[in-house]
Amino acid sequence: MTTAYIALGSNLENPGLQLQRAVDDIDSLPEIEVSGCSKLYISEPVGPEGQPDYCNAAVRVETTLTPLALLDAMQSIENDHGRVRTVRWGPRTLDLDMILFGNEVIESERLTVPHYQMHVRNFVLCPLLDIQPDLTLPSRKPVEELLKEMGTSGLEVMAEKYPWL
Ligand code: ROI
Repeated sequence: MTTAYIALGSNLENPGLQLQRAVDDIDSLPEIEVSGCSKLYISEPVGPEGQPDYCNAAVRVETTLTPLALLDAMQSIENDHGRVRTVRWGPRTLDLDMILFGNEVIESERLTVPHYQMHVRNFVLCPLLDIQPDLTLPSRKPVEELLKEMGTSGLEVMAEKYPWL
């Protein structure tokens, strides 16, 4: 059994509901159990301007899957939510990013873990801290320290406790 963290994001087609449904979808998979869930946040878009604000959250999962099998499972849920990959950093109905997989450091063609930009994105760090205040990334500072350096500008709590809506 491995503990992994998934960041969720959406800015299309009722983003809050997309994320809530995604948590249910993740938890309904037989090899994955959701063991913690963050608050629900609304955040200013990072990337191209003119796209709607995002909803962001994170979950902790316990899983018997390998990293690539977990990635496949997350991509299949993204596809079920109508995710279409068009513009790089453009709007999306659902984004499920594997942030951490145990203490593993993975750099393969399909997967980079820890996620390569998590330490500069407050909409990822802040939800992670809700679940696990003492979380430290492999070979980096504690998440709490990273978030203190970065601040929480552009980030607002939309709902406190899952199920959020
Ligand atoms: N910006 C915000 N605020 N939240 C996201 O989840 C998010 N996801 C992305 C890009 C387009 C980089 N910007 C984002 O993939």
